[in-house]
Amino acid sequence: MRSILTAAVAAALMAGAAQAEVHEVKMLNRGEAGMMVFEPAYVAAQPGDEIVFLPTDKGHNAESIDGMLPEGVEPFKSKLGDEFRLTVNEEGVYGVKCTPHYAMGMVALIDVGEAANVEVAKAVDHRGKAGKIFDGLFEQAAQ
Ligand SMILES: [Cu+2]
Repeated sequence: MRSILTAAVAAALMAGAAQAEVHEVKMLNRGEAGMMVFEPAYVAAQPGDEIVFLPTDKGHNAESIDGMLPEGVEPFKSKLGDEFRLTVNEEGVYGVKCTPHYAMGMVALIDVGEAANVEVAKAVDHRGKAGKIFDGLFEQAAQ
């Protein structure tokens, strides 16, 4: 009995691991959407997936935005120019900014599973161009 259970648990774990995806987000001085962008800026993910922020161009980072994280998720802030890996275990939207280019609209939205915190996250005020960029990203999240 015990070995059957162990095998079932192992199979379930392996199935879970196989389903977890890695999503790459480039940090760019110039992308398809303009200057100073995350590309893609909108990522649809599932719990357990990993988001990898790539320092394709230097001088960027990924920092969580106050009020734009699912409950229980610790705020994060990566070092400028470093690769940053974020495992998204909690369902909800994760708002991300590049610290030096936030007002230029360098923001991203990670949309994980059923996003219960969308309305709270939408209500956050932003600097400069970031608010307009987020309007577009939330439109993608609603589709
Ligand atoms: Cu930047």
